Amino acid sequence: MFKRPLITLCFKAQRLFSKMSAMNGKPFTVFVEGNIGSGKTTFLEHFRQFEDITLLTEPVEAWRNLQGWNLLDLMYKDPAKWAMAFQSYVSLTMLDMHRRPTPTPVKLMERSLFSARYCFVENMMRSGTLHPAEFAVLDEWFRFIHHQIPIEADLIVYLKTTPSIVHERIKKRARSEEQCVPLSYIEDLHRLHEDWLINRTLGECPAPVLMLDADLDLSQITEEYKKSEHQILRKA
Ligand code: DCM
Ligand code: MG
Repeated sequence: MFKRPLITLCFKAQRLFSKMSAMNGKPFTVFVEGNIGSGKTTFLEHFRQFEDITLLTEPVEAWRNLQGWNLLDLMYKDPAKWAMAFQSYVSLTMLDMHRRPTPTPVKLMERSLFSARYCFVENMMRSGTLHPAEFAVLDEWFRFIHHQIPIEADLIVYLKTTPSIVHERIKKRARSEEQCVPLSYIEDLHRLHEDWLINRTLGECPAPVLMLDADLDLSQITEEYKKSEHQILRKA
């Protein structure tokens, strides 16, 4: 009576074991990067249909509730005062995601310590939101973590968007903290993503980049997402 499920389970375990050992126990790690509102979470959701993938969404809920404090809200309401505290907590929570044990051969992560440093912290430094001394502390933390702890990626999926399009999406999704975000902030972040991932004039790009057109609306975006399945699931 229990024979078939047990056999199925054994086959699954065997397949998983052979996939894991083929990569020396390390999962194939993908960072999903892109501007605010570029559809990173939706992209991760697309991969929920496949087995043997660990999906790690950005820990936004932790940023909204740190021992009762909404750091994301404090940061947007008074960036000069809160950007430093916010970005240092982002670093801690992202480091936790990078280090989380992954029991599957593929790991998909929404953003990374790299985009926190090269896009968000960089932008806050350039705009003067972060004092140069605050920036120096965050930069030293990033360098220390990067050199002491291996943070590896095999692929970066870059969801490329047009700033005006994502700005409209942000207004529509109405995450209360983000309603004050001006188009110019999105444009600055866009340029930094481009310089980091495409022009390669900023920081270090830790893996090959697969760029997808994330301007497309929901009815067409699934087809675009499918273009990455081959590389992520590494089908023969
Ligand atoms: N965010 C930030 N700094 C980071 C990472 C994220 O300020 N290092 C902000 C941008 C968004 C929110 O957190 O307001 C995450 O949303 P999304 O996933 O849509 O980009
Ligand atoms: Mg998201």
